[in-house]
Amino acid sequence: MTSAFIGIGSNLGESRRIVAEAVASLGGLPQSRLLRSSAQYLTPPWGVTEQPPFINSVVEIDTDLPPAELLSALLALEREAGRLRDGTRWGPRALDLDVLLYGDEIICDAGLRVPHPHLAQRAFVLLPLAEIAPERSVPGFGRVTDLLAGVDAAGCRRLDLP
Ligand code: PH2
Ligand code: MG
Ligand code: MG
Repeated sequence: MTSAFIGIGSNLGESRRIVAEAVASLGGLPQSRLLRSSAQYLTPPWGVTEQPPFINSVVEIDTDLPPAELLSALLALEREAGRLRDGTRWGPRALDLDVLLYGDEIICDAGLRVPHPHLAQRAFVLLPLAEIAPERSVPGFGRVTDLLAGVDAAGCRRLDLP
């Protein structure tokens, strides 16, 4: 089994419910089991700032799915949650599921780059990731807590359980 970290984001619809359901769905993926999940965080939009704030979370799963199969399972869950892809980069979405880490692998394929290319710049990823795996090292980037120290997480708020 390989330990993989998945980033979850939503800023359209009932985001808190969508993210909670996504965590459950990730635990139900074939050949996989849920290891840990972070709290939900309310985070300011990064990249394209004229859009609603996001709910973000990170989970760790153990999986026997190869990276490409994991990715297609994630895309299927996004579609089930009502995500429409219109080609807009960084725009609002009902559900976004990103492979952040897949073991210690570095993957550079057309449809999949792991570690996630913007991971080290994003407080909305590093904050929930540091909650569940502070000592984890991100291949090519360094330790999660060190990366978190290098970003501005002031606008992000950890939410209590609903
Ligand atoms: N996802 C993006 C672009 N910007 N900002 C926040 N706060 N959270 C996200 O999940 C997010 C984002 C593209 O995937
Ligand atoms: Mg994303
Ligand atoms: Mg994505």
